[in-house]
Order: sequence, then C-alpha cells, then structure tokens
Amino acid sequence: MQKLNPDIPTITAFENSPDRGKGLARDMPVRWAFEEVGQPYKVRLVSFKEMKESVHLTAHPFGQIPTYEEGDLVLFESGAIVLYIAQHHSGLLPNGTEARARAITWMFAALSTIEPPILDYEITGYMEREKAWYTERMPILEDRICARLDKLSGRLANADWLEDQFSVGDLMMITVLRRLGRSDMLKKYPNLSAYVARGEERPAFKRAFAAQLAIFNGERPVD
Ligand code: GTB
Repeated sequence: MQKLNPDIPTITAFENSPDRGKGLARDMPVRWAFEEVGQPYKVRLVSFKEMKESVHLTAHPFGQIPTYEEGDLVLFESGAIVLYIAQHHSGLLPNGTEARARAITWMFAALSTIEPPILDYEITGYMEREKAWYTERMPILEDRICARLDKLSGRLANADWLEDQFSVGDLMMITVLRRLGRSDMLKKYPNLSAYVARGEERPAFKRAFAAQLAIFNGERPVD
C-alpha cells in the first residue's frame, strides 16, 4: 500500500462519484469529522476498477471506499473511521464516560437503525423499478422509514442536537438523513429538516462538502 505521508492520514474516495458532487458518498462523514477536529488529511482517488484490485482489497476487504491509512494503521468502514478520528482528537465526543457512550450510541443508531430502511428504499428505487411488485413495495418501504423518523423526530423535539452538544452521533445521523435528500419524507418532520440544515451550516461541513465537490468539478488532490 502506497504511503503518501505517514503523518497525515490518507483516505480514499471515488474518482468519479455517482452522486455528482452531492456529498452522499461515504468519504463525506470522514471528511466532515476531519474538518470538525482540525486534522488535515489527504485523499487518494480510486476508480471502480481500482477498488476491486488487489492493492485496494488489501485495505478494504469489500473493495469499497472509504479507507483510512495512517502509518501502519489501515481502517475501513466509515463509522469505524469516524469513531477513530473522534477518539483521537477533541471536539466530537463529550467529556465523561457516560456522555461519550451516549454519543456513540447515536452513531450506531444512525448506521444500524435509521440507515437500513433508507438503503432498502434507495436500492429498490434503482434496482427493482421494472419489477411487478415495485409500486406496491415502495410505499411499504417509505412507511418503514417514516416509522423511524417519527420516533427520531419525537426524541429530538426542539433540541439542536441529539444530546447536550454536537457530537459524532449528530455527524453520523445527519449524514444518514441527508440520503433522503429533500424528499417528502424528511419534509414531514420540520425539526429533522432543520436539524439536517443545522449540520450543513457548520463550517466544518461546508469545508468537507466543498472539498468533495471540487473533485466532482475536476480538481485533483495535490500530494
Ligand atoms: N459500510 C461501508 C462504510 O460505511 O464504509 C459501506 C461503504 C460503501 O458503501 N462504499 C461505497 C462504494 O465503495 C461508496 S459510498 N461503492 C462501490 C462498490 O461497492 O463497488 C455509497 C454511496 C454510493 C453512491 C451514492 N450516490 O450516488 O448517491 C451514495 C452513497
């Protein structure tokens, strides 16, 4: 595995992101976490072909992005990478064992409770459109998402963040909710829409978003 600079972590991202610069690929939460904690990072762009080749598979067993390399440490899974960044810098986890555990719980809730029905909906949307069951299945999947959003909305209520302060839990929850785009599902929950907008207003989010958009617009990272 090529080491660009052992002191500055290097992540991988799509050379050509299918999201067309919307910041929906999973390098985005990693970039956002780096920006929140003020850690510079490098990006190595990979094509779909390179992702499936042995060099990349050494870092990522499933041939995907993102990966994280820092010295001899190589990580994959955006959640694990974001958590690692949060644990090794201040700014994304509160002080206190219990408060930290609650923030991490929200991160897991984002990835393992909120995201799965959203992914089912997305994947059905582009893989099963021609199937006979498509029109019947989509509202069922939509209901499953809304059942989760309903509870999340109730829990957030009028608060700015899921716990007392912005944390890695909010970073991941907002990342996941962004996958709904400006869909009618999110619009049904004004407090969740405002929550996502609040996250997107953070200067760190804006820097991360601009960096991935620059790649979509043809800029290439410099070593
Ligand atoms: N669980 C892993 C993680 O969280 O890191 C999942 C990683 C993953 O899904 N990576 C995707 C990938 O490498 C890119 S982000 N796909 C290539 C492959 O599997 O061959 C998922 C993604 C892709 C596209 C959009 N989009 O176009 O909006 C959004 C999200």
